Amino acid sequence: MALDRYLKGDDDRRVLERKMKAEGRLPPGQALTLKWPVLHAGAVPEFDPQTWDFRAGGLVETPIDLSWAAFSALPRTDVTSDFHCVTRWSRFDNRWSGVAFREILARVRPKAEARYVMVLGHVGETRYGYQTNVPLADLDRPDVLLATHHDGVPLEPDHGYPLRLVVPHLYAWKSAKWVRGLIFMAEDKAGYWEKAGYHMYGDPFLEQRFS
Ligand SMILES: Nc1nc2c(c(=O)[nH]1)N[C@H]1C(S)=C(S)[C@@H](COP(=O)(O)O)O[C@H]1N2
Ligand SMILES: [Mo]
Repeated sequence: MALDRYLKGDDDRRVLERKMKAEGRLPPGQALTLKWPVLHAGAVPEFDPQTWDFRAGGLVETPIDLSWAAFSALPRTDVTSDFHCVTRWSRFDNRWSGVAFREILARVRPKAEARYVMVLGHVGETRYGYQTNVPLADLDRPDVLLATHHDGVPLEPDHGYPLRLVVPHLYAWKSAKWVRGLIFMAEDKAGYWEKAGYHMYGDPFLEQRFS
């Protein structure tokens, strides 16, 4: 019966939530979700593999502009990680696959002055309409991924197809969907939600929700 399933589902959810809390994996003020909510500004963009590109520039030795074919030829890796949205849901053990952020760093070679990155993604058809700032050190980690797949299948359009950033240790607004570029910067600068009052860093375990 539908109602039984619903109750059983909620029971599973609570059991898992207690487990994650006991293991120190549930940040304060968060609830575990077994579903995967969708959250973004604007419409879901169209993907055209002929015109799509991924650019990285600013304070780097070698700016890049990769076509979809070139991006797809980069070495791939898998990462299992947790995902914490500032609207108070957390989704655990997501199996992402894609290109390690460090593959990009190895190609662009950030200059010594580069300390922050503005990550650029779509708002609707505007390819750099979404921006979010992350310290370079927080992207230079083995679990930071430019993901094409989740739990073994290509990302749904709603979740960022064809490519999204995943920064597991910061609130999920830093994990830009439909990502198209990076600007390496010397100073920190507020992005889309940060300008609206979201925290410049966004550590979920410190509840850095708003500035
Ligand atoms: N391009 C873009 N990426 C974005 C957003 C957005 O509005 N635009 N929202 C962020 C927020 S607030 C969250 S919680 C996550 C949600 O990812 P999901 O919809 O796959 O759960 O995407 C992030 N990435
Ligand atoms: Mo979010």
